[in-house]
Amino acid sequence: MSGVLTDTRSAELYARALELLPGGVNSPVRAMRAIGRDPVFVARGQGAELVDVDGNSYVDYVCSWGPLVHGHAHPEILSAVAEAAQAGTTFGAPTEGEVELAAEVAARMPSVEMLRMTSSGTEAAMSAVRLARAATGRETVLKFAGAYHGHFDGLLAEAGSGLATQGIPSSPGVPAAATAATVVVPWNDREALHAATERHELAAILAEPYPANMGLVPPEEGFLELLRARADATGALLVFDEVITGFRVARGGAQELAGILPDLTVMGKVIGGGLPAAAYGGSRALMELIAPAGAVYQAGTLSGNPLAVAAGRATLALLDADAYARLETITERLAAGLREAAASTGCPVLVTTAPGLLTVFFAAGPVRDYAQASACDRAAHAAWCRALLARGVYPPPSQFEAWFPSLAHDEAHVERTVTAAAEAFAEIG
Ligand code: KE4
Repeated sequence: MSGVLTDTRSAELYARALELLPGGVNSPVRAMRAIGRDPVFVARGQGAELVDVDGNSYVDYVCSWGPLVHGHAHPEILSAVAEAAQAGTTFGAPTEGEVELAAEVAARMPSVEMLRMTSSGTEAAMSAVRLARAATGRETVLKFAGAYHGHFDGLLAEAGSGLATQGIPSSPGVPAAATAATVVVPWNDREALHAATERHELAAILAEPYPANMGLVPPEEGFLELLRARADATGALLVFDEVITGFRVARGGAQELAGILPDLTVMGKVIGGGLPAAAYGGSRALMELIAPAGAVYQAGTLSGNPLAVAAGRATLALLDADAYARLETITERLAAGLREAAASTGCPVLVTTAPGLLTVFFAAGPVRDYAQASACDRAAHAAWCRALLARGVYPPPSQFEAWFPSLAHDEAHVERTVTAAAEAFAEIG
């Protein structure tokens, strides 16, 4: 049972969708399988709220998995897109908007002098890895267990047996050869990182600086500094995947917040303001290795398309210092309310936060890596999410995702959410 009213229309659409789309969806997490229920079909979004096809309304904490830092259908973003569309939707030729967006990104992200746009975070991460391999003449890439960088074959890898050995494919269809040059180590594991960077000649150390695809598991004190130090010590490039954190946790992303400069940065989500756009960037010396300036090939029909660029520019233009202060405040208010709601019912949860991000782990102890995130009580998390949906709150339907509060979420939304959360904790208790 989803929503407060009925779910008849969602059910009808889902039945049809299952005939036409794998799992009835165009991206797996939307199917809500991790929380044991059928998906909600959305009719429209406005600000912090979604309305489904049966008329049920929800306070939304998915917000399209991160792009909508200003919430749904922000008037200034909509009008920027509408205005751009009047001039045409795509040209396959350079436009002024792409130059202006690139200038804005370079002005914000401390390590980015030059960037290339793509249409998805997967493409951007894949291209950053190719560039790192070309720049270093090395092949092996280190990633962290539980981190997600899109569905590029080489990064769909999980840890092989033992520590710091070659990755093994985490999906059928990914050839062993594709992950043979991928090393997977546990997040926040200093010893494993050191051993892997000693044992392998790495092209890149690739990390989400604040991992949010195992749930939000912040780096422990000094860990990001260690990534930078090990990259410098071994000649590997440090690549920060800021598809989620970029322009969300701070004006200059996690690299600004942590004061650690990577060699390459992968960006997405907020940069497109809700339309398909992503990018990778770094120093001019590195980026001019990319075709046609250099020999490293990468391309894309709709890369930097005018509509996504218009949405991205309008989104960034609204992200001033006051916006980041408000986003941090609303995130912390929500986290405090959720902690209190859980404590009031004796439900053991850990709530992790970063500005504009949070995760409610159903765990009694610390969650410092993917193994501990995986050990959470996922059945309880699923039951809690179902109870939230029944009370008009739309949480990310997986223990391994983050909540994405936006600048459209206000005190009333937080209160509504905390009340529903307390009732949901009591219901599953
Ligand atoms: P896309 O190819 O989905 O645009 O971006 C891939 C990606 C890369 N890097 C990070 C850190 C990411 O989080 C993502 C995609 N994020 C997921 C949610 N955690 C997108 C939601 C989905 O797959 O439907």
